[in-house]
Amino acid sequence: MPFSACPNAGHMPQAVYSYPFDVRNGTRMNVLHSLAGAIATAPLQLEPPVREALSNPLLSSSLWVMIALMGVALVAFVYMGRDVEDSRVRLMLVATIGIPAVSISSYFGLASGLTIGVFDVAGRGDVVTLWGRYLTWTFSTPLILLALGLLAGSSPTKIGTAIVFDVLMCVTGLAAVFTTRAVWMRWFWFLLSSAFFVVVLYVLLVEWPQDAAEQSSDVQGLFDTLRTLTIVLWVGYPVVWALGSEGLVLFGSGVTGLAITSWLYSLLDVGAKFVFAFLLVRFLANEPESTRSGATTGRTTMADD
Ligand code: RET
Repeated sequence: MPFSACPNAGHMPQAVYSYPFDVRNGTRMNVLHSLAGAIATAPLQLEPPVREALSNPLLSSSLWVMIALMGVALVAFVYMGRDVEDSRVRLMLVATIGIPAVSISSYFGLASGLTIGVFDVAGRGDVVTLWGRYLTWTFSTPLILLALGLLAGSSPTKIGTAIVFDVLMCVTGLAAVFTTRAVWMRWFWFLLSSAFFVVVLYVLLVEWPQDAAEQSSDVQGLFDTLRTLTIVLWVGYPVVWALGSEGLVLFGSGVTGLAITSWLYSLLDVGAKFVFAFLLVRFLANEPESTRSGATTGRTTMADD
């Protein structure tokens, strides 16, 4: 039944809270009433602080500019990689093209207000949080690591380790911004997330360079560039978290502080996603011999771990 046609529509929320399991009118009717009541009480409109944040030009431009950039990147990367045939090169390409694809969804979730919330943090008051960023990193960062690990010719175990700890890092980072009970608890999540990040950094700094050293010189050169880019920029994310609107609030507690934090993340994203993916797709588009399935130079198997 459409919600407007429901005779008791105006009283739905009350019905849900007072007698949700009432069997007087039959179970099926009550399930429908409960469902409609739940929908009626769901926040279908953006909360005023979220609306205020999104109407700030500095903040909204930090999102829409990225939607445009990632849209262009997605089309360009698909075009650049259209002729690639080798399955291994294709896997790297698909992982890389997935980066702007996830990013568009991430930024549109934020720009539409779907993944922005207001959290009443004890000791701090209302905090507007662009939590969708932290959620979607769970999908985009494993793609970056998969592409980089494959380029290094690393083993499934090492790539899997990096990705597992990376996902743990992202999920605990999300937990940090969802935590409202005490500020110190947010920082505890931050530390936990940072500990997982150290494992990812270890793989990037120690394990993969050893694997990449056995690859051809062109692969080694690109790997070094991408690895340095990744390490330097990825370290920037926790720094922005710590200084920005989720942490020490150094840029101010108003919408401008939120917008500065958002722009800093967006600028890091330009390097960590756009530049990273562009360099990799440009290299892979020519299907260099050293990256194809048959080329085994130094490429380890499970048994070599
Ligand atoms: C958080 C806060 C908690 C501590 C740490 C963090 C690290 C985040 C990183 C994010 C990288 C994101 C990228 C996204 C691309 O789509 C969650 C900020 C360590 C490293 C590269």
